[in-house]
Amino acid sequence: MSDPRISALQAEVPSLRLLTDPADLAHYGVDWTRRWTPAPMAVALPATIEEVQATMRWANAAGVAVVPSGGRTGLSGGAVAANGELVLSLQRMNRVVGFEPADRLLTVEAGIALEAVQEEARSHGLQYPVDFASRGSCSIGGNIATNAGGIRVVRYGNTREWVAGIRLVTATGELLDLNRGLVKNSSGYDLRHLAVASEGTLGIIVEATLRLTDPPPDTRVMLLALPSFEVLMEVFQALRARLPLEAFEFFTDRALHHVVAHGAQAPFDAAYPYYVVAEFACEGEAGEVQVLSAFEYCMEQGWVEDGVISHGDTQAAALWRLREGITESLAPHLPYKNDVSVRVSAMPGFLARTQALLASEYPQFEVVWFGHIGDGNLHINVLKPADMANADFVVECERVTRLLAETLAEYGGSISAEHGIGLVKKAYLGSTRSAAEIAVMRGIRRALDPAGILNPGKLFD
Ligand code: 2HG
Ligand code: ZN
Repeated sequence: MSDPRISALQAEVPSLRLLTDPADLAHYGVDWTRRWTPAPMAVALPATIEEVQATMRWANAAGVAVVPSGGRTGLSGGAVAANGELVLSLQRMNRVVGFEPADRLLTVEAGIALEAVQEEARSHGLQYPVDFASRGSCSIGGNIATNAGGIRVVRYGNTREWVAGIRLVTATGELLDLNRGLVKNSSGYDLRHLAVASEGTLGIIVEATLRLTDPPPDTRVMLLALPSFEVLMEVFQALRARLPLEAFEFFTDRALHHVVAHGAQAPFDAAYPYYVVAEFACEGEAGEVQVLSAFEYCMEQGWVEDGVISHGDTQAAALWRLREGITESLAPHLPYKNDVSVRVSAMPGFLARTQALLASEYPQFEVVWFGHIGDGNLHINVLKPADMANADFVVECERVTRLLAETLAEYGGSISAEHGIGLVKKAYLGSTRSAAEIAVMRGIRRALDPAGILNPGKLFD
């Protein structure tokens, strides 16, 4: 503990667990981007809200930057600590605080994993419906701080929809109890929603009260092979009109190639340009009939090259693996990630423009497309050639991201659909938010964090 600030913090908050071991600093200083070299001053692991408050009071007075930290599964550098910051990890604050059946509200500490929230909801005969592949490692605080989306948004919406209350510790150590689980509360600015997607710049989310809903219905999963993106959009409209959709996801042949190379089972003998994984409620015989008739309708239109409908959980899980395993299968190729959105109606035009742009600008790179078509959200992963230095690769990708951001601005889209802006996309925030909007955001930031110690450099400078 050579840094005198660390001993000062320990003296101020004697019960606070602090880590300074280089291996710990390296572990807690990065997220899944792995682009920055971690260099935090120390890692604080508070166990109580009081410890978080005391830590923030000290940091505010000492002018020490604080990086709030959850599961660090983020893809935008939002939890990176590369400049001597204090990492404030919510990892030990991972308890269920309470469940109120009459309200269907579950209150949890921010460090709890998404999967543990889902399991807790199930144990009460209910469902917390936000879901995505990193469920086992990401934390609910991080989900809220990025308004995480995932694979069921088309049916249930983003994290924001499920947050009924937030307890937020401000930069000066104040505890704000926002909305307290109320359904109706027309009493002025809803500060709870400011904390959602704030990326740790407005306060430390220490506790959340989450809405739960009816348990999920029995479902079937369908995998379809399709010839073109135009057909994919037709299939989306047709299935949405005919079936109670729970999810509608797509990926390309390159994505399938990587996920199969990574151990998943190839679904068909031949390869096709596009694939859809759709999940829908299917209860009883009437449900079966509805599913088959929707499938036959798509076949009759000549849209479907090949297809399979799951029978049983094992097959459903195998089909989902083809979509959910993509990120992990691409990780060894150090992908540069884009996470963009436009309105669903603008998808075909935007995709055609973007495909042409990337084909002309990136002829030398492999580009893997997948994502949440039902939400107008595309993930475009550009893979680093093995013989190229990462820094050169990033420079080249950033050049094209500028062009992509221009196209997005024309379509009224967003440079970050669900991963957040963080460090990765902050140079492009202006493609999605007007200068006046960003000025308001800065003003809000100053009001809540006058000394600018909360996750500085993330979202905007
Ligand atoms: C997903 O939808 C995640 O699988 C990750 O948002 C996307 O790896 C990505 O680019
Ligand atoms: Zn996604």
